[in-house]
Amino acid sequence: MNSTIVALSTARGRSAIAVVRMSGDNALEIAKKFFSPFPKQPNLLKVGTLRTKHFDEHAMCVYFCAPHSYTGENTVEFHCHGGTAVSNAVVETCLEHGAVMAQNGEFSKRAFINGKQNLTNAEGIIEMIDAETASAAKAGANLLENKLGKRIVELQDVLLDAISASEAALDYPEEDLELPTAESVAQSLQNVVAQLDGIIATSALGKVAKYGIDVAIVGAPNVGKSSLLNALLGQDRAIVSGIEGTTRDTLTESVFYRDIKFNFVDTAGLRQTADEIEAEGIRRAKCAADKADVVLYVTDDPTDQSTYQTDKPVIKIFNKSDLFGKAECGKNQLSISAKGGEVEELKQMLYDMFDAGDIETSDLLITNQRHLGCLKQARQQLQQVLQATVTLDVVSSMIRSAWETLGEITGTSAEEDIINRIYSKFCLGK
Ligand SMILES: Nc1nc2c(ncn2[C@@H]2O[C@H](COP(=O)(O)OP(=O)(O)OP(=O)(O)O)[C@@H](O)[C@H]2O)c(=O)[nH]1
Ligand SMILES: [Mg+2]
Repeated sequence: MNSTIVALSTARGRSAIAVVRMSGDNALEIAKKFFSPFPKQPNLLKVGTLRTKHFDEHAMCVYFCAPHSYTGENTVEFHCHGGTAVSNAVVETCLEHGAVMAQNGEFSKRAFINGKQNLTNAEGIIEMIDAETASAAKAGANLLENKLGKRIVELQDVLLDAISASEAALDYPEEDLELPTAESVAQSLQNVVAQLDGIIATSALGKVAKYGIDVAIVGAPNVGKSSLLNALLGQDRAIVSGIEGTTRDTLTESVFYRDIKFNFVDTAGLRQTADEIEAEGIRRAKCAADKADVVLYVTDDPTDQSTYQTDKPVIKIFNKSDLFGKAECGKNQLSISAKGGEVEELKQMLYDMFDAGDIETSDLLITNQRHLGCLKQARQQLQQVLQATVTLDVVSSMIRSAWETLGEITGTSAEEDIINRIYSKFCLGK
């Protein structure tokens, strides 16, 4: 018999209602000891009295019978009044009658063990809980719906065919079996590699959906970098002054534009300096540009021809157009007045530069580093098979390794520690 776990499943703190969930073989027996009248049927929420040590709580109770519950076990939920004291008392009552406190993610881990979800489903739930934008939540929902899992299983099936073909040729060399040729096996492996490439390529957009776009604002002192940050944020965040070298530390602030998170970093003006603190600021400015996805290189001279040297995409901003007139702009250049708040066009340019509009229409986005790692590794393993001149038995074991790597994504071949790591990221009660 397994233990019966309990936890508060809704957020801690002041709220209208709170849900306490209990799951395990004894969940129903435990609940009957202090909730009455206990619902006569599963899946129906019933009003009743929940007797705690301190007070009687007017609450609602619903139970689900194994395997028809989230965890696949017998589960009872109490919908009680919100707030810390009530939910604590309800959890305490469950513990007093034989339940044990759940670990982070233990409900979901049990769901995985009972075959109710695979690892990507679980990761989808985490991504949905953590999502800050609708696009990030959608990427999580797609994982939860098993869109990636289904693609992986399809690819694994192709690999399994290739494995069985090479193994049959090994085991029954004399038999006149209708076996696929080496060319056709290679062809199907090529096809899997191409499909993996397609999935891997979505990770760039996946990163945009999940983390947003990191934008560093750099340029000489006094050109209006901090003014630009403030205009982009729509708030007076950074100190602006006519004195050169006002900004020293990097300053990061995020703003949402069309459901994409932009993380802007204002930096110290770039120049030669003997001032130790300013020099450190300039070092940090360059660092921020190195880490960013795109650099805004600001100047206040409409005839300025200089460029910022980096392998990142750069948008050149000719600022103070109200003062110096509009500059002639080429590709990835804009002439604006930060002081006048002219930043809409810049936001749209950033948005378009990263194809953020495609997020809405894309069905599958890789947003998870673990998945990306497995996909890349499987791709590499298959590439090795295609380049190798080895015997059939070696080929078959190499394809098997790629098959297992793909299985790590959904959890069919995941190691215990990977599983534990994933579920420990859940909040308590999930
Ligand atoms: N007329 C006009 N003045 C601007 C504009 N943008 C910034 N300024 C002025 O330029 C001066 C410098 O602005 P900041 O935003 O502090 O410049 P910065 O690049 O952050 O300067 P440092 O932090 O010293 O590197 C301030 O007096 C701003 O008011 C603009 O679009 N038009
Ligand atoms: Mg500044």
